[in-house]
Amino acid sequence: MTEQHTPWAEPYKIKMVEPLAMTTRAHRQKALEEAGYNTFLLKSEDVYIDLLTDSGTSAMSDRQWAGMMLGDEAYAGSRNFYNLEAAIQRYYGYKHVIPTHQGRGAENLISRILIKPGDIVPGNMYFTTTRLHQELSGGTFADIIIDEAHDPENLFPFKGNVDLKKLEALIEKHGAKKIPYVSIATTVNMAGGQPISLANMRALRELTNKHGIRIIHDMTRVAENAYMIQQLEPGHAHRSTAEIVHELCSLTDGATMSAKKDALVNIGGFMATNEWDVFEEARNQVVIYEGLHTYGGLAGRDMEAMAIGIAESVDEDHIRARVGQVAYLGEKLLDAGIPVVKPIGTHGVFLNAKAFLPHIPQTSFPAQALAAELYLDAGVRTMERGIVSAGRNKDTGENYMPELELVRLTIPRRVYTQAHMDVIAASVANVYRNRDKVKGLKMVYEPKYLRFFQARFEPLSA
Ligand code: PM9
Repeated sequence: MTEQHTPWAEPYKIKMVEPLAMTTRAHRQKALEEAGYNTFLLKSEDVYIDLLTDSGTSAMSDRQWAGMMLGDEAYAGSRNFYNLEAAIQRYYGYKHVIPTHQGRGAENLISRILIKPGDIVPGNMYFTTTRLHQELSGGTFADIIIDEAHDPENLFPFKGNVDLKKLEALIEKHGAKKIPYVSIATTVNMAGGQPISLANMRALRELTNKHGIRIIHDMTRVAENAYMIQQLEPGHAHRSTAEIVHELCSLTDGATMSAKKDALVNIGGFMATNEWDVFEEARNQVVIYEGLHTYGGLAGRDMEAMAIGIAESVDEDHIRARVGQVAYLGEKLLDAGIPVVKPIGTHGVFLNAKAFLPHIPQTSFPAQALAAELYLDAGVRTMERGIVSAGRNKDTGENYMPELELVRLTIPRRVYTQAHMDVIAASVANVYRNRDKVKGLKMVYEPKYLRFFQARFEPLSA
C-alpha cells in the first residue's frame, strides 16, 4: 500500500496506448448535428476525451488480459464460471450466482422473479434501467433517499442514505406484503455518485428485518462506496475496503451487478442471491433471456476477466487513485467557481446545469444543451443526467421534472491521465465563461424506452 502522506498516484504504469482523435470545432459541429445533439449518438472516433460513462470503458490489467487467454469456452460448466462464482462468494459473500451479459440483464431477472403487478419498490433514488425493469414487471418505484440528495449544494457526506421515516411511511400505507424488496444502490449514480453510510445500511437492515422485507443491492460501485465509508465514516478508518464491501453485501439478501464499472471489465454482470428459491427461479429464467446459468450471455474469457477484476477493484492503492482522480478534477472545477454537485462523487464530477445555465428552463433541456456545448468546445463527451434521463411518469405520461439537472463527467478507470483532467477543466471553464451564449434545445424524436439513449434534438433559435 502507498504511504498515506504522499499524494495519490496511479498504481500502475502504461504498456499499451490507444491514440486519441483530435478534431476541429467545424468537424465537431457537423458531428453533433448528425448526432441530433445527443452525445450517445456521436461516433467514438469523433470524440477526444470520452467521459460519457465509466461503464465498460475501463482499462483491463495485464492479469485480466492474461485471464482472457484462459477462457474455457465450453457451452456448459466452464471453469471460468466457477472462478467467477468463487470470487463473488469470497469478496461479496453471496451464496448463489447467475452471470448475465451486463447489469440490466440481472435487473430483468430479479424484477421478473420478485415483483408482482401493483407492488411498490422503494429505493435510494431511481436509476434509469433499474426503474424501467421494475415498471415492466408491474411495480412502482418510490424514492426514499434523504432530502439532502436532491440538493446539489448540500455537503452531507452520505447523500446516498435512506430516509427510514419515508420507508416506514410506505410500509404503513401499502403494507409490507406489497414491498417485495428495498432497492439499494452503492453508490447512488443519479445523485452524483454519492455513498450510503454503513450505519444507515445497518439501520435499514434492522427495519426491513422487522417487516420481513428483502434488500436487493445494486452493487455496481460498491468498492467506491466502501472506500468512502473508510475515509469518512467515523469508526471505519482502520478497516480495509474489502472488509467494508463484504459487510455492505452481508446486510442485503441479493444483488444485481454491472461488472462494467467497479469490477473493471468491458462487458459482464451477474445476479446473486442468498435464497435458494430465488436462485432456482433465476436459473430457470436466465435460459430464456441470457443463456445457460453457467455463462449467462458471457464468454468464458469474460467471466475470467471479471473474477480477476473483482479482486483488483478492492485493492487499496487502486481505489485510492480511482477516487483521487475524480476528486482532483472536482477540486479543479470547484476552484474555478463552476457549479458542481457537492461533495464530489466517486465515479464522476456532475455539473449543476440549472446553476450553470440559469437562462434555460428545464423544459428546454439545459443539461442536454450543456453536454452538447462541452463536446463542441474541445471534443469532451459527457452525459445528460436530468429531465431527459428521468423520462416520463408511467401512469400519467408527464415528464418527470427532477430537482437535479446534471451533466456527468464520468471518469473511466485507469484510462486517462492528470493532464487529461487539466484539459477537461480548462474546457469546462471556457464554456462557463461563455455560458450566456448557450441556447436550449427542443426534442424532435423521443423513443419509448430510456429516451436519453436515442432521443434527437434541435437547437432553439432564442
Ligand atoms: N450505468 C452509466 O453510465 C450505463 C449506461 S446508462 C444506463 O452510469 C447502476 C447504478 C448503473 C448502471 C449502468 C446499471 C445498469 C445499473 N445500476 O449498463 O446494464 O450505473 O451494465 O448496468 C451506466 P448495465
